[in-house]
Amino acid sequence: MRKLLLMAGLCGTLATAHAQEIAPYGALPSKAQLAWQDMEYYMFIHLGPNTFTDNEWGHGDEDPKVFNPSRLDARQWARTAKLAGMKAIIITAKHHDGFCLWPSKYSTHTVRESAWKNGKGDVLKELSAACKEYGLKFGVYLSPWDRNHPAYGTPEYNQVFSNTLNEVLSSYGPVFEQWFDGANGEGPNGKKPVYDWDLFHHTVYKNQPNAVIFSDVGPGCRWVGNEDGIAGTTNWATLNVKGFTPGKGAPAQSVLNEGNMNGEKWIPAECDVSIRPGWFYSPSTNDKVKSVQHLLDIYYGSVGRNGNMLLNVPVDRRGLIYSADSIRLMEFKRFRDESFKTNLALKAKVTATETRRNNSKVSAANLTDGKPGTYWATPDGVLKGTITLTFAKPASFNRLVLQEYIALGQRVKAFSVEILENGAFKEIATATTIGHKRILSFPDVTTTQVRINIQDALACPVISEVQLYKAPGLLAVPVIQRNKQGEVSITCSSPDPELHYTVDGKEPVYSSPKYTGPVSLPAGGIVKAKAFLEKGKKASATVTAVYDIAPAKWKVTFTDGQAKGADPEKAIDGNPESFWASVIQPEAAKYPHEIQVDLGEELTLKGFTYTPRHLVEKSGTIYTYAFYVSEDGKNWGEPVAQGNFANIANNPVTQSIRFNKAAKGRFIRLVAVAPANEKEQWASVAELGVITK
Ligand code: FUL
Ligand code: CA
Repeated sequence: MRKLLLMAGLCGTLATAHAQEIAPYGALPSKAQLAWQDMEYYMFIHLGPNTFTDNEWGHGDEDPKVFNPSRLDARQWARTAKLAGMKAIIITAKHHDGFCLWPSKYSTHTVRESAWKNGKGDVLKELSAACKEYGLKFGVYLSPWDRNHPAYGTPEYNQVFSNTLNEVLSSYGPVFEQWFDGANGEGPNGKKPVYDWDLFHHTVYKNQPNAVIFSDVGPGCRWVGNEDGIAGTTNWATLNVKGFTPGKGAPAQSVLNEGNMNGEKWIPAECDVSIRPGWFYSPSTNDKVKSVQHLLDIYYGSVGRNGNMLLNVPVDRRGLIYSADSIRLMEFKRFRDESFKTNLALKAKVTATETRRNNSKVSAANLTDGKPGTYWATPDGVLKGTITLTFAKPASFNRLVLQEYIALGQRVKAFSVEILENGAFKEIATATTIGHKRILSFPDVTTTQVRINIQDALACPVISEVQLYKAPGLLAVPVIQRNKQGEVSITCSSPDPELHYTVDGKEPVYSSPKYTGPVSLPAGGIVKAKAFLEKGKKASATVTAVYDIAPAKWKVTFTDGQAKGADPEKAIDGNPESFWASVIQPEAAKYPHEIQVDLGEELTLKGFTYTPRHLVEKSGTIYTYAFYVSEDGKNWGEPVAQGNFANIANNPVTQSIRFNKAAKGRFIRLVAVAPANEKEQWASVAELGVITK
């Protein structure tokens, strides 16, 4: 202890010759990481052969000629990102299919071999120039997993990948972030290598000393543990990394989601998420662009919880950002601007208890000066303190923004918020960590005094900003559901909206049919709905649901088991929240598993859909499948489709699989061949559907 005090004293003396200097605590951010945390929100772009083949994970054997955007314009992407308020763009320079968006010397599967610009194009060159023009930073995703490169799986591959990295990182100017995917699957030769991460990191830093390296475990920033873009309500920027590697060797997803208190290294969370259900463009998701409400939830769950938000906007087959996505980005920007326009804390008088003395840098007034570089702090060893904001006239607000001065480490463990109401203080919120930024949302309150009680911290709290805002309300997007019988219902969580809908694919307007009760749609179709207020003056975003034939006449004829409460009929009840799971005794469970269904009539099937259990919890997700169609439910013949549900482990959304050729029959059978998570040897199905259209 004495030694520590001596050291802290010494550091203080060296820095400003002042006894009350604040000693840094724990793992600290580098300069590059500090700048990175300030970026908060930036764009991800997935583009490649998958864009043209409607795949999430290409196999690497695609004809490179399929990559042929008709009017690729990287300036349009950069302009969109800039107008959306984003600070950078990270692009999939090389995804798992190995296809390089630049003419790499180390591959024969690149834009050079594609039809685009007669093989003379270079997406990285165009994008890096566009980013420069629009004042955006530029980053690259390079997947070590390469399903095309013949050397993959051999010891030579690490050097090939390092050369590839070196080529990219030395050719296109500054790169702020290097994104490494953790996936390590098989190559074209069926083999998996052991990645040489030290070599890869060395290659990055040699070329780009200021780059922040992303992977499951950093070293620059870490995966948040899901592809929903949501960090834990507790989120430490510090992580224990000893003994861990990216991919299968990474810490549990729950640990990545929250970080480790007192973790060894500063490795903050980056929350990656796509604006659509998948990472790559597909015409089938043009009407599934996330709503402003959903994007706001992600913003509060990422930037508002000490993480950065990396929002994927897939470029379409023309090589442009599709209109629905860019319109949504602008709506989201407008709503954020509106929400954080007026910082009401600027009008308040700020006082604090326990303020550190004899340090001219520390002052309660710094909390509301709008400068993240100035702060308030308590004395050494004092782990609590109360900040009070007093208004001359009552103020109304519903958002609180707090920031720690993280250059000295992340410290706060618990805090509460109180307001003065009828002469007494009333608690309106409690929370744990702050870090770079914490945003709390609560219902509107009106008061003359707010108290923020820092209740516990790892070392004396050092807080740089307190802000209060009144965000406008947002008309909730309606929810469309269809039951087993094929009756469609439309609901909305906002009070008293008028709901209007269409079933002809047209955009609903105020004069479209008004929703008064369930609409029968057993044969399927497109339902679009919108909520209105004030006789149509205010409108929500449109929500679209596309249905095939309803499972009204269907019955499950066979499964190889059933978990308690997971009745097989729940796989065909139209409700994605209920599910069938195959297991009775988890110890005895082992793949494969299966479910057979009688459709009640003969149908011509063009494909099937599988919705994994994902809403409350994901568990029993199927990865490898075989699907059969039969006339009599006894003779199944060969599977009409088989393969893997790409990326389903991390992004468990509905999978639509089209058959190579239509199949006639009355019975269907899904065989779960291998699980997404080897520890879960049971299969679950939230919904099974057919494609007849
Ligand atoms: C994952 C990949 O497997 C997905 O395809 C996507 O690129 C996502 C951002 O990372 O690990
Ligand atoms: Ca169900």
